[in-house]
Formats: sequence, C-alpha cells, structure tokens
Amino acid sequence: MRTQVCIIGGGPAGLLLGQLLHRRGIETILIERKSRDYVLSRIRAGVLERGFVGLMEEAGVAGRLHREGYPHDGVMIGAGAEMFRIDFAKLTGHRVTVYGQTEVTRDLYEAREAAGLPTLHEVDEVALQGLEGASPTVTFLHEGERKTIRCDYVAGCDGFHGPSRQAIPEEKRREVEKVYPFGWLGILSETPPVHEELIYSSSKEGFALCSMRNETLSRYYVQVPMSDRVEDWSDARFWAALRARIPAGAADALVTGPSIEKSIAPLRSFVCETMRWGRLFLCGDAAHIVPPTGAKGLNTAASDVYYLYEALAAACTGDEAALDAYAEKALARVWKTQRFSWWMTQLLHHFPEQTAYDRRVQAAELTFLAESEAAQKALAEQYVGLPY
Ligand code: RFL
Ligand code: PHB
Repeated sequence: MRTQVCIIGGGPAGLLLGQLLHRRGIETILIERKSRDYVLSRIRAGVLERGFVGLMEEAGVAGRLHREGYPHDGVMIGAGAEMFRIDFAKLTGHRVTVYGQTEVTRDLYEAREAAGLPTLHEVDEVALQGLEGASPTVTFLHEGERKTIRCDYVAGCDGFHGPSRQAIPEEKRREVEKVYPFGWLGILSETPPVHEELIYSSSKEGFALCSMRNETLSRYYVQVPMSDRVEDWSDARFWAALRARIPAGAADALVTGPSIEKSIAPLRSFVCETMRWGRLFLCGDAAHIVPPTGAKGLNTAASDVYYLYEALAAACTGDEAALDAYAEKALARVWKTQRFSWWMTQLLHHFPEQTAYDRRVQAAELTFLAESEAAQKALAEQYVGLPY
C-alpha cells in the first residue's frame, strides 16, 4: 500500500487530521489498534474549546455538534461551603461547548467512512521504519497478514502508550514528566446533571467535578489515592464522597442513580519535546499529557492537528520548510496548556504532602479567585482556549 500520510491511531487526533487533510486533497491511510466499537466506548473528554469547534467546522463535521452540543457561558467553582461563578461570556466574549469525545469520534468515523477513506482496525505489531529517509514505511499485522504502508509522512496520533514516540531513538528524545499522587475516579450515570454548568469543587476531603453529557446523562469525578481500585468504590460510597465534597446547595440538589461506567484515571503531566523525528510527526496524547482538571487534553490534541495539517498541506504542495516550524509552534501552545492544567490541579486538589502553610496559601488563592475579576479573567481566557 502507498499513501501520502500514514496516520497511526484512530482517536480524535488521527481522525480529525485525516478529515482536514482529505479536504485539502491529501491522501491518508489510518490504522487503529482497536475495533471501532471499542474506540467509541471510551468515555473521556467532555468540553470543547472554541478552536476545536472551529476545526470541526473546517473539517465539515460540525452539524451534529451544533445541533446537540451545549454551549456553556461559564463555570462554577466550589470552595468549601462557598460557590462562585466564572463568567466566560462577560470576561472573554467566548464560550465552551459540552459535547462528548465519544460523539466527536463518532462524527469523524462517519465522515471518514462516507468519504471512503481507507481505515484499518485491529492492527497489531505496528513498526515504523526509514523515518529519516525520503520514503518511510509502517508495517503491521492485519487480518492475519503482515502488511506494509509506504508513505511520504507518518503522523503519530497513537496516544500516550502507542509505538510512534518509541520509534524516536531514546537518546534523541527530550521528555519531561510530573506524576501526581492521586487519580480521578469517574462515573457516568443516567441522572440529570446537578447543575446547568460544570462545578469544579475543592474541599477538605479532596477535589470533585460535576460534569455532564446531556440533560439526562451526568459525568462526575472525585479525587482518589492511586492505591484505590474501582472495586473499592460501590456506587453508594461514590455518591457519599461526591456529596461531601460539593457545596451544600449542590449536594442537596444531587440526583443519584446506578453508574453505567466507572473507572480510575491517573493524573500526569508529560511533554515529549521531540515532536518531529525525520518524517515522523507526533500529535496529541502521543506527545503530551495533562491532568484533566483544565479540560485541555483533547483540546491540545486539536491545536497540534491544526499546526500539523497546515504544515503537511504546505509540504505536499512542495513547501517542505513548513514542516520545520511544526514542533516549535505546537510546543509554544502545549506549554501554556501544561501550565494552566498544572495550576488548576494544584489549586483544587488535596495533596498528601501539603503542610498547614501550603493549605492556607491554597485557600487564599481560591479566595483571591473568588474576589478578583482579573484572576477570573485569566482563568476564563485559558479555559475557553488560547488562540492557535
Ligand atoms: P487517544 O484518544 O488516546 O487516541 C489514540 C489512538 O491510538 C490508538 N493506538 C494505536 N493505533 C494503532 N497502532 C497502535 N500500536 C496503537 N496504539 C494505540 C489507540 O487505540 C487510540 O484509539 O489520543 P488522541 O487522539 O491524541 O486524543 C487525546 C484525547 O483522547 C485526550 O487528550 C483526552 O481524552 C483527555 N481528556 C480530556 N481532554 C479535554 O480536552 N477535555 C476534557 O474534558 C478531558 N477529560 C480526558 C478527560 C481524559 C480522561 N482519561 C480517561 C485519560 C477525562 C478523562 C477521564
Ligand atoms: C468531562 O466531562 O468528562 C470533563 C469535563 C471537564 C474536565 C474534565 C472532564 O475538566
């Protein structure tokens, strides 16, 4: 097989990149380790920045997002017994859209299928070769056969655990990481959301987040030690923990019910600054991870896609120099979202190593945010999304 761009990974980054390149007349083959149903069963992000929505429009796949997504003009912050609102619309003139990653992925798969673009699922033993030459190859097992894709460029969109980043020689890879001493236990439940906007809540018992997918489907998270297992958390224990961590008005309004999904995600900050290696370009979670507190993972994957598709489109029409700027442009924005996600995380979570002094400073920072329009504006500007 031969194509212009071989895309490894059929998550949101790979699919969006494929769709945008297709609109520019560039051929892609996409390979994905899992089945389409498996990819569509993963419950992940829920909040889209305005830039993400713009890219979905540019890709010609924003119809359902506009019909079924929920524009949010603000967010609630809980601080102990108190709760205050950050008004994105007033402070920035922008808003975010609540629309699940599952739905984004479904829309992109449907568009890829409708356009007849080649997609190979359940591939195994993926290996990348010749990345420093003019014609790299990607080999893999598919339906019992070993296959090879020869291409001009490889887009490594295969998430944090994928093989693309590992194909860069270790001594050439520049990576930095911070691991947090807790995770998020998340549940999905067929209950109405507790509030019309998201609530990020800091309490003595730890952090909690009240989010949603639609009027009848809620997504809630509580901070848990990484030593906890999902089996330790009955639904009753989860609801009690959530209720104890959100302000009383919200706790009283909370409607509980059986969970239909429950999982624990570790929190990590990670950047591989070597986003380009020869003809390989890393994009999205393959290159960087943020803790979910600022809702930036999927959105930062999208800004990478934007820079990469512009660069690849230029390269495919003869301007290879555009590729040289990709890593620098992407990383400049990546580091701003790293900083914001780290800041939101340290503002709202309970850290086991915190001293009494650290906790007082954290409380003072939350009070300052509650009282200062300038502080709220800084949060709002980053939450709705920095420009590309
Ligand atoms: P993905 O989604 O991990 O997709 C990578 C794809 O590559 C495939 N793959 C391979 N394919 C072929 N060959 C191989 N050898 C392969 N190895 C792996 C995988 O099967 C997969 O399909 O990465 P991508 O596309 O870069 O997208 C990134 C986002 O998924 C991620 O950043 C977000 O989900 C993070 N995130 C959030 N981001 C937000 O912007 N807003 C949010 O509100 C938000 N909430 C979250 C989140 C992530 C969470 N978890 C579970 C980590 C909430 C949670 C709980
Ligand atoms: C979600 O709805 O899953 C969600 C929303 C906001 C976050 C993280 C996750 O910051």
